Order: sequence, then structure tokens, then C-alpha cells
Amino acid sequence: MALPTTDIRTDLYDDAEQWSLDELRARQLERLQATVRSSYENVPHYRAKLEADGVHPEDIKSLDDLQLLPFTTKADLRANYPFGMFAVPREKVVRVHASSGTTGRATVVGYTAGDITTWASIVARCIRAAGGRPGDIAHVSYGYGLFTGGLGAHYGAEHLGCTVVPASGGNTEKQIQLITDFKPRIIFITPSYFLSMLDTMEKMGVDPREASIKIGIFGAEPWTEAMRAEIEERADMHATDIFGLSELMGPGVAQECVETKDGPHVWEDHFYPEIVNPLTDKPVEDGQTGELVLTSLTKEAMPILRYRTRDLTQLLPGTARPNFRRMAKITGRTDDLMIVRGVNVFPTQIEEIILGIDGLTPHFQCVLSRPKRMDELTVKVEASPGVPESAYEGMAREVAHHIKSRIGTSAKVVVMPQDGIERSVGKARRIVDERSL
Ligand code: DLL
Repeated sequence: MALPTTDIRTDLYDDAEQWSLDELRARQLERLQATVRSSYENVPHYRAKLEADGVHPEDIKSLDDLQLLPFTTKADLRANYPFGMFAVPREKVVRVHASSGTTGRATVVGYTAGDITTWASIVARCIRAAGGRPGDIAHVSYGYGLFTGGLGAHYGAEHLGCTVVPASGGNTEKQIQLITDFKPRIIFITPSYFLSMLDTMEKMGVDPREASIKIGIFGAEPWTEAMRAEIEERADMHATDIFGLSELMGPGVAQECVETKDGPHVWEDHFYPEIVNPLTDKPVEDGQTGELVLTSLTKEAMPILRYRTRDLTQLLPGTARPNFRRMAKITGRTDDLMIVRGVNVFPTQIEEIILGIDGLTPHFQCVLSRPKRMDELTVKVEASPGVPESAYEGMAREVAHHIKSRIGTSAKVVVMPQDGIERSVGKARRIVDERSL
């Protein structure tokens, strides 16, 4: 694979990126203590939980005392819908976002004016880490609205001093026209929507390798190293990973540095990460896989203690920012785990296999059904344009063979012609569960 032809390096954005480890740990402790105090004093949910556990804010004397604090789950946020988790009077909340999820009530998050500025400066740091600079044009294709992607990227890019094009998701041909005319250097977009944009560019006769975009800040859904290689090759650009979730803020909780591309660095001056074993709830050592748990350290409107993200990853030592730990690329969410005949399968494993086979595109879906009281996995994947239909069956056999040998389960594989799989303009729907139909 050809490397992107432009060599881009990061720049530090602020002092915190250079704090010594001692300074970082001291600030984290100070901030954790203030967060626990505010949660206890201002959020009835947290006061009740802490009192039930016999924990008082004064008990937090070291970062290890984090273990004393209760977990927060999505169910807790739902139970306190809409504004019950706020630690400030509602009048101090200048913005809300919400994530709908697939079941139940939305979860609502709130921001003070100070939170919005902090968030913008964190996203500005992310853009620097990805290689962006003040003066760059940034095209934002994350959705604007209750979803945090669009506005989060937007405020961050403005804060850094970029010219922002607030394109949002959808209207792909128009977006490509704007990209051709305005020549952005940076794009914010989900990896799956970007792939669909690349297909549309090619259909319109626009060569993505000749386009102005040099830096992609991709997130909001899991994606693999194989997907990075495909994007960088097709568009001659640097593809970096941004992680975040609305409950903690939105995009920007962690960002990958362009020169190392070895997983997002968690901005630990604002978010304290832990990994726990999702079955026992006990913390595991750095380097071991488990569920990411995050505690906010600087949020005013809605401090959050030990939030169970359901994302599966590992914490690794810092590299380009040595004192901030990295998270390994997310393999999936506990909710995305498919158990097929007793074998655990994540869509990212299927993505890696598909991208290793010539003639297939990364547009795929995993359909779960239960025809004879046994779960069955059908992988539907699109062939590349120009591949004759006579080749489909052979490619399907090859995918099924790799699924069996590498993951250890049987799957039915159906190769489809172009546009056979639904396209999203945001997060891709990788799993279609037909078991309860
Ligand atoms: O997706 C915020 C965001 C917007 C992040 C744009 C990055 C870019 P939610 O809608 O609350 O917020 O979804 C959060 O998305 O718990 C992960 O499961 C997943 N996710 C986000 N970023 C990544 C990533 C936004 N880089 C949920 N890799 C998280 C893998 C990601 N999964």
C-alpha cells in the first residue's frame, strides 16, 4: 500500500500536553476531588449512591480511591431524564445534546458556557494532534443536531482558528462539490460515510487522490487498521481516529496523533480512564482488554463518575504524548458482541477479513437470524464495481472460509452487487438482528 504522500506532523496545542507525570497526577487528583464534591453536593442521584456506600467526598485522598466510587450506567442517566443529573441550576446550562439509542428514553447531557469552551479547546487539541493548523479549512460531515459530532467538531475547529464548512451528513454529491470548490485540508466524518463519499466521488469522475483533503478525523463508530489502509490508499490522506461519547462530552475524549497512528491518546487531564472486567466489575491492569470506564475531571454542568461506556479496549502507554495513556482501537461494544453458536464475533473482525479479499468493498452487514432455534449469522457484502457476478460465489466461499478458520464459527456469506447494502450518512448499522421478528 502506498503511504500518504504528504508528511504531516503534529504540534502541541497547550501546556497540559507537556506536564510531567507528577504534575498530571496531582492535577487529576485535585480535579477528581472537586468533581466528587460537586456530584455529592449537587446531584441527588450521586448523593444517594455515595451515602448508600458510606463514601464521603473527603475519603478521596488518592487516585486509587476512585475504586470507592459507584459506577454510572446509561440506565442511571435514563432514570434521571431529562435534567436530573445536572449539578448546576438549569439556567446555567447553555446547551443540551441527547443520544437516542435504540431502546428506551434518550439520555440527555448538558453544558455550561465554561464546558462549551473547555470542549472546544479539547477538540482544538485533537485537530493539532491530527496535524491540522489554524487557517486550515475544515469540512464537517458529522451530523449537526442533538448528536454531538457536528457541533463538537465545529466549535473545536473554530476555536483553533480554522475556516469551518458545516456540511452535516447527507446530500453527498453537494458535499463533494463543496469539497472540490472550497478545497478543505481537513475532514471530520464517520469512516463508513467517508467510504460511501469516496464511491460517489469516483462515480462523479472526481479522483479522491487529487482532492485537497489531507487529514481525516474519523470516529463515532469502530473501524479497523484494514479500513485505515483502504482509506489512505484511495484518498492519499492521513486517517486518524477520534473517540468520544456524549455522556462524557462528545468527540474529543481521545485522539490519535498523526505521526504515530497507534490509537487515540486519552486526554487524561480532563477524563480519567480505567478498564474493568465487564463480568466481575473489577479493574484490570493496563494492557488487558476490558470495558472502558471514564470519569470526568473538569465538567461543570454534568460531572460523571466511572461511566460504563460498554466499549471494549485496552489502555496502553503513551507514545507521541508520553504521559497520556492510549486506548487500543476499539474492537466493539459489549452490545455489538454477536454470540454465534457459542463463539464471540464482533463486526470489526468481519471487516478485517472482507478488506483482505480483492474484489470486495467494506460495505457489509451482519444479519442475525434464528431459523431453527439456533442463531445463524449471514454476512452480506458488496462486490467492487466491475467484478463479474460469476465471481461472487467464489468470493463468498473465501469469506466464509476465513470466518471459520480465524474466528471459529460458520457463517453464510452473500456477495451482492453495488448498492446492495444500505448506506448511512453517520454511524453504519453493522448488525441487523432478525431473531425476534
Ligand atoms: O459518537 C461522539 C463522537 C462523534 C465521537 C464524532 C467521535 C466523532 P455517541 O453518539 O454518544 O457519541 O456514541 C458514543 O460511539 O461509546 C463508541 O461505542 C462509539 N465511538 C465513538 N468514537 C469511536 C471511535 C459519539 N473512534 C459511542 N472508535 C462510543 C470506535 C467509537 N467507536
